[in-house]
Amino acid sequence: LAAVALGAAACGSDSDGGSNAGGGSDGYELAFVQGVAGDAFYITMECGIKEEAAKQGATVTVQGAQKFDPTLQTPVLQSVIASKPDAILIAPTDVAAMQQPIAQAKAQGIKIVLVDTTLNDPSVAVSAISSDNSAGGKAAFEAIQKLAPNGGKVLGVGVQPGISTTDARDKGFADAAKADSKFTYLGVQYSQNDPAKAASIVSAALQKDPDIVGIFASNLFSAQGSATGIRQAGKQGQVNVVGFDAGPEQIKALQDGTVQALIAQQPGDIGVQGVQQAVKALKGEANEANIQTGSTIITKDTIDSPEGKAAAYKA
Ligand code: T6T
Repeated sequence: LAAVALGAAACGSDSDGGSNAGGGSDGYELAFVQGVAGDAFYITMECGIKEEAAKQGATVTVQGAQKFDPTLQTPVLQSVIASKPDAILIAPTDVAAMQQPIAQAKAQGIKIVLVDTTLNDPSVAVSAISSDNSAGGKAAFEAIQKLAPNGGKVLGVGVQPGISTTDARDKGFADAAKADSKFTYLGVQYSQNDPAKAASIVSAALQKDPDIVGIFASNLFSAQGSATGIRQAGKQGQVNVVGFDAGPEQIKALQDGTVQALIAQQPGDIGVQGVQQAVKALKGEANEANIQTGSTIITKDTIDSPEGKAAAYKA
């Protein structure tokens, strides 16, 4: 998957101004470390971060590794630490492996805000902001229940173990599926955030179990790849696919009937609130340790509604 590490996000008219602008010499310097570069979710979050930073007179730099991988995110973080920002907003790519590198940033006096994903011990941060990922996984199963009321086999396509968000979504889905005796939960298979791998997981699963009624893909790239797998198997509209996130490719798959529902997060809001918490900490004001942001389920029926349009991510 091609990804551009430092490409400017196309945020729309009033949200572009925050990048290295408007801060003045005494504005706070913020750094955003994405989970991965080139992901519409983090690009949309970047838009929220820049919009709020501009309001607050702060500057922002944005960095992301080419893969969703703690061994690649660690050196990115280390170079950000060396540039001595006042605060770092980061989406850690692993609950355990990123603990120590982030603790090192804190030890330098840099304020940490966790955006999207979290750590085993989030106390290193002044605030952690994310969607209700467990409820999102449950909502995905409920969508499949409605689409396939007679039940049947359901499969999870995940990312990789150790990511707080997708682990919680996979578990929310699995617990709900196991609690309904009409359904057989086939387990979760991991795509390593690679759409091609997700596509081959789905192709192989449909060969083994052609009667699968539902697939839950727990993030953008696994959903994108799952849709490809469904197309390759010629099963559009026969298997109900619910994906997390609402990137441009996913919206297309919803429009053409390959995917039946998307759970859109609010990455822009996570970004806005992340900046607010960082600035509060820097001003010595009280922080909110945990903030939960909302989500919207989009289906073919709501895709063109104002709500559906607003929920789509910015590419
Ligand atoms: O689903 C989002 C994010 O919430 C997750 O932590 C990682 O994957 C995404 O960035 C989508 O690709």
